[in-house]
Amino acid sequence: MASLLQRIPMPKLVDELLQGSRRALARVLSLVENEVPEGHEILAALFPHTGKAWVIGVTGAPGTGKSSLVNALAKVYRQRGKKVGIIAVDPTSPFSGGAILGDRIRMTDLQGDSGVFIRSMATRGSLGGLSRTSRDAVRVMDAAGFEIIILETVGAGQSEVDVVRAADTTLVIEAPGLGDDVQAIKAGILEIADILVVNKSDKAGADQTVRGLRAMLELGHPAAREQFVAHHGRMMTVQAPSQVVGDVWLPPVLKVAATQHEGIEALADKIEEHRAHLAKSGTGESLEARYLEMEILERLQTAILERLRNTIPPTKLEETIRKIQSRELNPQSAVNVLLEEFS
Ligand SMILES: Nc1nc2c(ncn2[C@@H]2O[C@H](COP(=O)(O)OP(=O)(O)O)[C@@H](O)[C@H]2O)c(=O)[nH]1
Ligand SMILES: [Mg+2]
Repeated sequence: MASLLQRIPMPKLVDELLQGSRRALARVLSLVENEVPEGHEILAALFPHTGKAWVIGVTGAPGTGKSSLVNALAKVYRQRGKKVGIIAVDPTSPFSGGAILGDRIRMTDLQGDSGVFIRSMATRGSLGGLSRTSRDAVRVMDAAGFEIIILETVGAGQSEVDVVRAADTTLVIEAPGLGDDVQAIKAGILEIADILVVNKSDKAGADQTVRGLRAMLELGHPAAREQFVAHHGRMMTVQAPSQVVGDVWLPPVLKVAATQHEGIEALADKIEEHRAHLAKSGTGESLEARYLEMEILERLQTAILERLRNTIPPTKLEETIRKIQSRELNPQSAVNVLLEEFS
């Protein structure tokens, strides 16, 4: 890291990034990813320049075609004159290994285009760290003038949910023939979807997957449940590709074929529709406020824990553990004692 900083002084690095230097962008992303103090300073300098990009989260099981879809979607946005930043996050791997290598191959179409910047990130330490650094990477690209930022993340469960919290519009990708669809889409994942995308529609079984997802949406989505209540307590089916009920956006199900570049224009249009909905209803702003609250609490938690750890001498911790092992003390009382000493 030191060598990176020696080559370009920090204020210059910030200026260069703001002026669109790819070299500066790459360096800042490295600093941010490594969570070095210089990275925090640069982020602070860049923050006033953020908040302009539209962030699209792309998530779903491995092999559903996320990277292929990101490639196709980025091309559409390029045709529409937008600069596109791509961050591929792999919470399942501590290495920039297989999945990310695959991403690169899937995105070769975009190579050599100065309006596109691709960055891969893998788990360095904790998953919490990854959601934090990917959010920061989004901000860096935002400040660098990328108008559309696509955040691809693989995996399932909480890690994925945490990462896509940085997104304004979240796409959940499904594909036919990957086993039981109802199993593949977990309730938590369904709830984070703004748009459900059935990819590989050139393959058999796509319509069945679409029907399965629509059925799940009707039953399970909180927005859909609200809609049932709103209509005389009578069950209504969600048949239109998308419906807005009051301020509630019901996630549409779209069929695409990423490698065939089919349905991608319509997908980009739908993303814009969602963007317009968030702006018009004001939900975008309240959503951002909620995510910022979560982010601040998370950062606070990390900071307080770190401070606390620094005040507890290692011998004290060892002694406490011994006392718990010998049943003189229980874990919660031990925590209370440590907290009392801290404050
Ligand atoms: N037939 C078909 N194959 C696709 C489509 N999209 C992606 N694939 C293939 O599915 C495999 C996994 O794609 P990839 O984009 O790496 O998926 P990811 O793991 O979700 O990022 C690759 O072999 C792709 O060529 C599609 O629309 N139709
Ligand atoms: Mg991928």
